[in-house]
Amino acid sequence: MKAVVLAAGKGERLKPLTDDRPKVILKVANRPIIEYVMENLYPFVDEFIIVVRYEKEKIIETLGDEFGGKPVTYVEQRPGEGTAKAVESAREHVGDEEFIVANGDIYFEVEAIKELVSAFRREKADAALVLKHFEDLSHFGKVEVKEGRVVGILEKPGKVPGYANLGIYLFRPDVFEFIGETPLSERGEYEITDTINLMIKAGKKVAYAVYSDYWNDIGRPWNLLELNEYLLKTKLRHEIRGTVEEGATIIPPVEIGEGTVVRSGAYIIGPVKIGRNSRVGPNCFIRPYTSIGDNCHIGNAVEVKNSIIMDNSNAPHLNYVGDSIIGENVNLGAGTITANLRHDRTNIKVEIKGKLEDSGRHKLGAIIGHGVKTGINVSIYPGRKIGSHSLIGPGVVVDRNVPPGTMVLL
Ligand code: TTP
Repeated sequence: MKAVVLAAGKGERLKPLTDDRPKVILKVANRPIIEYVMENLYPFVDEFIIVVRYEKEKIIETLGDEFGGKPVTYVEQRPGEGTAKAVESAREHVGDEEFIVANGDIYFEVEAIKELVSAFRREKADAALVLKHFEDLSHFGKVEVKEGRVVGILEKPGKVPGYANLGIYLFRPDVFEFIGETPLSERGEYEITDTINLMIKAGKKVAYAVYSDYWNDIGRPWNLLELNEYLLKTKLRHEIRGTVEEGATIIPPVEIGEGTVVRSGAYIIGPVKIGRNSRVGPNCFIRPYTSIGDNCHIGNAVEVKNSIIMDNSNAPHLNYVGDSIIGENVNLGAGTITANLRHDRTNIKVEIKGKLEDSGRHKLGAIIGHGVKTGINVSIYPGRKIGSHSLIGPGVVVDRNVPPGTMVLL
């Protein structure tokens, strides 16, 4: 059986982290998101077909042509938007067998696929999907089920409890006939959920599996912090492959990659993951749920907490990075500080596609795009985004979002 992984989306809601790259290659706990999807599909499939479009070369460069010894093929999404178009693009590659489809930007455990395959086979179904029960479906489509079958998918049901569609499916090749008939949705996309509704109307048997373990749909920046916390809490093993100088304190579990040096006076409370060839300390404080990538520098008098710092980035002197996401190749000037809490203790709101959204978090720091440089003594308000490749001059207070490629001076 083959797996089709959908990775052609633009990831608009995840800007500035997707300013110059697709979201599926963003690293959480130092690994590209799409690799977690592929790892959990791995036991059930013999080939991966990745549907790409936006910044496709970066996905190809990241994954290469095999994953754990199984071939990886890339297909470009055909013109048109939406998940149905994305699935259709794999038509010539899936052959005449059933195949699994998964969004490339979600996190699930392997049980989801195990249950999906067994529901499909047990019910001798034409298609199957994975569902999860939520008390509030305002962000999801509601999947109606009856007597062991899916009987319809309703978009925008409002604040009601019920089953949500997790973005993991099993189809037979006859799905392509229904994709061809799928109309454009209200939001101007060809949606695979509309295709499934057409299949149900035509009398096809759509089975489902109910999944109750951890799942994350990585749409907005704070979803990356949630996933990072989950992965470090549940998967991290204490393993020191680098060098730890005498006088550094390490409270497990902490993973430190090859070539990384932790210098005297560093105080690290796990769970923390640090990649390869990074320099940490002397005299810094790294608190739980922090991931630091490869070739990073966390220097003297720096505190990092509950944050993601991607590869080749530096917080070298007198920085505080709390509940923040720092892209690749970022340099924070001495004294650059992220604020992560409002005085009125209300939830931090973040502008997503031009609208303010409640992150649901009391604590959320900065979201800093790739290649950003800040000068000395820059202060960044909670939930503010700095576009990739921007330069923030010394002493600037970043109280609003900064578009990509902008120079901001006092
Ligand atoms: P979405 O998260 O709905 O879309 P997106 O990734 O473009 O993000 P945003 O809405 O923030 O712009 O996509 C769900 C999955 O489907 C995701 O894995 C990307 C994939 N996808 C495609 O492959 N092609 C498409 O045309 C669309 C819309 C999504």
